[in-house]
Amino acid sequence: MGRLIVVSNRVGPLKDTGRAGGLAVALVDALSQTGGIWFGWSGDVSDEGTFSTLKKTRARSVQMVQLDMTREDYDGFYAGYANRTLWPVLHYRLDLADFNRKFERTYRYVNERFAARLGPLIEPEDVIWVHDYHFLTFAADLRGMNVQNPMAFFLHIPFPAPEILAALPNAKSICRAMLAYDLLGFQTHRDAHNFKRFAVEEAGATDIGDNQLRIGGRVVTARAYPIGIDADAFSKLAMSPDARRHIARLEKLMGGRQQIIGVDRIDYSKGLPERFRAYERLLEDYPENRGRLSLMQIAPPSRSELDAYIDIRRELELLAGHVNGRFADLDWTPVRFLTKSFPRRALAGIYRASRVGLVTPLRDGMNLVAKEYIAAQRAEDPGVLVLSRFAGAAEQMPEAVIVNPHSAEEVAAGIQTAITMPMEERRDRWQAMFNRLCEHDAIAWSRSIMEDVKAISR
Ligand code: ADQ
Repeated sequence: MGRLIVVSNRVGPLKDTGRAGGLAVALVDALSQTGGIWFGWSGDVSDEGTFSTLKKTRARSVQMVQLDMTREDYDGFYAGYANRTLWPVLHYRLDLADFNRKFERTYRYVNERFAARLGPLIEPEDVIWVHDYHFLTFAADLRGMNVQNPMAFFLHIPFPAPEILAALPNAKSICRAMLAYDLLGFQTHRDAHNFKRFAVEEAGATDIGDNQLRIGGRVVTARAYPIGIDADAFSKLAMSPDARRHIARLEKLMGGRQQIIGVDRIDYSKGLPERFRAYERLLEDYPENRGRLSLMQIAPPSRSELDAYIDIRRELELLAGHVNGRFADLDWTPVRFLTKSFPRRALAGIYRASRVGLVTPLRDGMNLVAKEYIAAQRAEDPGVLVLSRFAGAAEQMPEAVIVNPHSAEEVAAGIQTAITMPMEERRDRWQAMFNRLCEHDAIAWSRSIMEDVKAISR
């Protein structure tokens, strides 16, 4: 195999800056195996846009190559089609989707432009690995330029049931464009199954078994590759001096109370208002918990230029205020709502100091917080994960307390189960999940995709 070319909307970091997650670590690992290029948007908006001079940075055998977008590209491609159309539809939220024709046009145009700029950098032996919903049509553009190299794609977010996707205008044509990849990776078996169903029922592909589809004389592989985290490194982070400092601060603050932790970008897919209501229900239905535990929700804002994201932040502030107003006492704050981001070391310590990890998205491709929470626990006295059945992680973590995030009663009962769980049961459940996390970590994930795409290139 020649070099690897990774394509994703945001590029890097190539070096660990304390904020790089498992994904960046896995991609840098994959890139450094063969050397290669990490290609994507610079994060800058300029008048030249995709015609701007390429920005290049090199660290050993890996080069980052980035280009700008114009304001119009950004609005239509990123803030528009990617985040106002595809993100809600792929998370089953047709009610929030904005089907604006101009968004789709700009999305296709930006994909074409990125392909046109990458084209000249591709060498005959290179393998190309493209990430996420920003680049569904990218391979089709490269094929249109007669690029024959093997191309893999990984979707980090859910692929919805065909009954939902059918509402997206031109969904068939988007799906056909996706079939220009040789290998399509999804987070779960359900997502891969949904894709295959749509490709067969709507886009003219034939399911030939063994995770393969036939389309126009070509064979395309579509299967699940659940993403992992850097489990071993993360569990060590949770024991670092920095993490210990955070644990000590929290323990002092809690004064023997138990902490429930939630960590999510502010996003309607994460089920945050539902989570706050479920916590209120816990204090109503199990009054013995009043004064004895508290919820810390860490939620840095994201995509704050989108109305849906501003609305949800306001709603959360109101809900946190409401629960605190209703239940707080002189020496007890039931909910702490922090909208800042933390370095990974600090986060690892915060997870470790928390008796319950509360991960209740309404839909989530995988959810890495669920995995990080488990990796950060003490083997001798581990906390309990309460996990939404609609997070991709639930397929791989059946030992968590699995709940339906739409039901406040069920989530409240799940938290109650978690805080009253006997030590031995906590240890057994934790050990099973931790072993699996170490075996299927981020590097194993990227290597298995690379192996499969290499097999195609032979
Ligand atoms: P996200 O939607 O961003 O990812 P998630 O998988 O939970 O969701 O990853 C979030 C990451 O950000 C975690 O590593 C977490 O530690 C970090 N993070 C969150 N809040 C933070 C804070 N306040 N401070 C510091 N770090 C914070 C998308 C998909 C997911 C999929 C991933 C990876 O939506 O379903 O799991 O990609 O494929």
